[in-house]
Amino acid sequence: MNKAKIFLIAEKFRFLGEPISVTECTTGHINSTYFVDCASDEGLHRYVLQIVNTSIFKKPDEVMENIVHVTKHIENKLIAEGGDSARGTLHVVYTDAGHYSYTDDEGQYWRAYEFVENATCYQAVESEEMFTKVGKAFGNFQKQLADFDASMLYETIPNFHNTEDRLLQLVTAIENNAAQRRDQVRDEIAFVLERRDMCSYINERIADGRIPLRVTHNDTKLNNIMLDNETGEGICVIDLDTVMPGSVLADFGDSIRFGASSAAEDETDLDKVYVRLEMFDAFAKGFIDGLDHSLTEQEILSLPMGAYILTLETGIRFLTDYLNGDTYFRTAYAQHNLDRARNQFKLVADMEQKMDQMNLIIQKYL
Ligand code: GN1
Ligand code: MG
Repeated sequence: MNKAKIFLIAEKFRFLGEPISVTECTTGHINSTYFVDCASDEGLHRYVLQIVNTSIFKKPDEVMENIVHVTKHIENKLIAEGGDSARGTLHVVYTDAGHYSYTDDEGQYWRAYEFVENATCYQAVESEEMFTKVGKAFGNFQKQLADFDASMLYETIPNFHNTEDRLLQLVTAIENNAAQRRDQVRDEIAFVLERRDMCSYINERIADGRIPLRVTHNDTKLNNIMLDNETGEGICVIDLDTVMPGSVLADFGDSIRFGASSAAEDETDLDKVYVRLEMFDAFAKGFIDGLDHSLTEQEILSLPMGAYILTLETGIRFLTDYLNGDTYFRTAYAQHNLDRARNQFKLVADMEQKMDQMNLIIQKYL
């Protein structure tokens, strides 16, 4: 982290006061995130400053247009309902020049948000009660966007949750063998290929209308939500880069594969990695409630498969990146993506054993 540089960039934005300290947030896999504290006579003002990864988000202005529109829509909703419009959505901070981003002389694309005060972002679910609240907030986020005009949204990463396309990318990576790692991952490749027919599950249902397209978040990891420090409620959904039309199965599934897992996403002792059914239930309860019971019967019944497919898909993405030589996800060591892939595949295998139980749990919410 280059503190002097970050202070210089902070000066470009309409931050109140003068920057006095900066800390780096190291948990995201894609963008670079910094918390900048500024001081003025009125007190402390906190901001989030980010470098958008433009090798992944190739049209960052389109990402920002989406975010400006979506956050405005939610803010208006909160104002109309008498909700907490200051903390209930992200607020983009503009540059002195009145723009939503600043591109520096090295071509890095910076943006800023107000820091959500009195709230915490967690890396692991600590109780069923907490995960119900997370589910409720992610469900509510989709509800807030139910009347948002989806034609206003750019597709920031094409085919983002197109599992069949993710499989094709894996097949290409296997053929290219760019990092010369193919021989190490024969078992993992076989694991995926045995399940290749499953990859069309969501696409087929969207194509024939069984599952409707909605405006979805598409990256509903536990650490993409801020929980209020006093009440524990999910106060603000963050990381809006991939808000796009999608299926409810992806949002549900992505939360489950991360939060209902008994271990971290990169835990290497696979005996410790399994789906916690009580957490699956806790999240489902909150999520369906947050959506105000607006899901169709087909959607509800498909939620367990959504969890399964998203876990398989994420494993495929980690394995693909490992074969490509770690060009997408940030890694901390050479085998990191492989460890993540193995971890996801262990969850997939566990979900296969527990599918009947997950289905039983979901039937309660019909
Ligand atoms: C990335 O940026 P972050 O850490 O919130 C990724 C998600 C993956 C996740 C896996 C834009 O999310 O799709 O599920 O890592 N985001 C993007 O942990 O690819
Ligand atoms: Mg994130």
